[in-house]
Amino acid sequence: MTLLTNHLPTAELQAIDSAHHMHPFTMGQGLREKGARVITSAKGVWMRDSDGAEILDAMSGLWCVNIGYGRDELAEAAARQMRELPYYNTFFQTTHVPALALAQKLAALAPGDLNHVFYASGGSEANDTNIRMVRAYWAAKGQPERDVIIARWNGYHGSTMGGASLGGMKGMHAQGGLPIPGIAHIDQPNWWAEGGEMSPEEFGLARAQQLEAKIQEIGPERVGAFIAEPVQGAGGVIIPPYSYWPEIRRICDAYGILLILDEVICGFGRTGEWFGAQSYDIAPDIMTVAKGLSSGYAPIGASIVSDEITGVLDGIEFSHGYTYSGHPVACAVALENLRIMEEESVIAHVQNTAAPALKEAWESLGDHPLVGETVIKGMMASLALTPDKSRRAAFASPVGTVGTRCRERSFANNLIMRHVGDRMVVAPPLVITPDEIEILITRARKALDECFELLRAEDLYHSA
Ligand code: PXG
Repeated sequence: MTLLTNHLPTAELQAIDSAHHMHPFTMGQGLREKGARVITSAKGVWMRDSDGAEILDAMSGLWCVNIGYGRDELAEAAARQMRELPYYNTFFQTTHVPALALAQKLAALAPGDLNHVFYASGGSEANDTNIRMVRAYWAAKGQPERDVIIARWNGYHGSTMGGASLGGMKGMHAQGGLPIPGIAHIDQPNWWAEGGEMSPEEFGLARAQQLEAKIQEIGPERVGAFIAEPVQGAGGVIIPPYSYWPEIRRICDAYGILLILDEVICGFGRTGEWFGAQSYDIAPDIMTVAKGLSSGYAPIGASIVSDEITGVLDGIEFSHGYTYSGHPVACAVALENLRIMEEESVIAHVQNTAAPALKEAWESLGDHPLVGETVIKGMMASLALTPDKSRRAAFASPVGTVGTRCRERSFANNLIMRHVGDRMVVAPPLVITPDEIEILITRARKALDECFELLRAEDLYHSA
């Protein structure tokens, strides 16, 4: 058996990591000095590190471990599938049972006429599929000039060339010459930071109408699709005002533009329904899914596609696919994950127990002197750190200075709560209990208190 090195002292593990492992979105030098935290095992919402600390993971890994850690059934499903058929591809007019069974299941769960599944290994790959699929669709319909896809600033759609181009993270665009041609961006519906004097509803409408303005600027005959997350996740859990989505759907209909909903975070119960599409009553033409599809136990993503698009693509060969499109082990794990979600009524637990408890607890943080708005949709929540709630003020320090301190205090209190700029974010496993939510909030409040003290000690408690 391969030797795993869990038994080594933490410092040795960190030294090996530092010597050989390149981390995503990380400044190597800073990490090298500090040493990475080594996670060794996990169960439910709890993780353990190599020093034995018990950490409450309020981020579900990276927004993905929806059913919680340590479910043997998923390990069994993977082992069973590996023994029976560890790999085969779905090219060359071939299929296998895990791929077709999961496609059938996803078609049944997905709203409307989204009845067809194109597999990938994660969300970025699935979004790359979407770019090529949308362009192939319009070309097959005799409108190849409809190659522009509109997306949003501060949206996140992955880290591949296509995914990062769709995303609206300027820091990512700055590395590697992005975005690729044919991608345009409009502003996000972030009322707290950008809403000015408008009411949230007026602002939501105004931000949706930017889509119409952008279509007219580019030329309606050039625009193929609009892509967005129902609720922006990596952008800081930005929950759109209720006026936003109906107006977006109206505009897409008016111009005959495809709507791609990126459900990589929102899908599989995160917003309180199976999909964000259902939480906001939006009918998409394509949905991107990943993460919660397998609760992160195996890498898998997919594009779930409408009858109309599939019907058109049936007339051409869509020259696209990955070695691991429909990987049998990942499909088997996803199927088992969905079985557990259904049989254990995980979404009902969210609706009736976890989301109401988290909402009450999260909103109670609103009385803290550092906290501006607290927002929550289902099991994804954020709060704005501010030096002055009444003005929705930003800090004078560079964005993220305060958020980083708050995250550090959170980690020091064995709570995984993230920061995005100066917003704090949680998205715990959907199976979290009310008692665990209480621990989460006690630790979050302690982190806020300690952060507040730090800001005063460092003279950072000032508005811009
Ligand atoms: N779409 C959305 C909405 C996502 O959140 C992706 C696509 C890409 O999926 P893959 O599986 O290729 O990573 C994501 C991923 C963060 C963070 O810091 C968020 C993601 C990934 C890594 C970090 O919040 N989301």
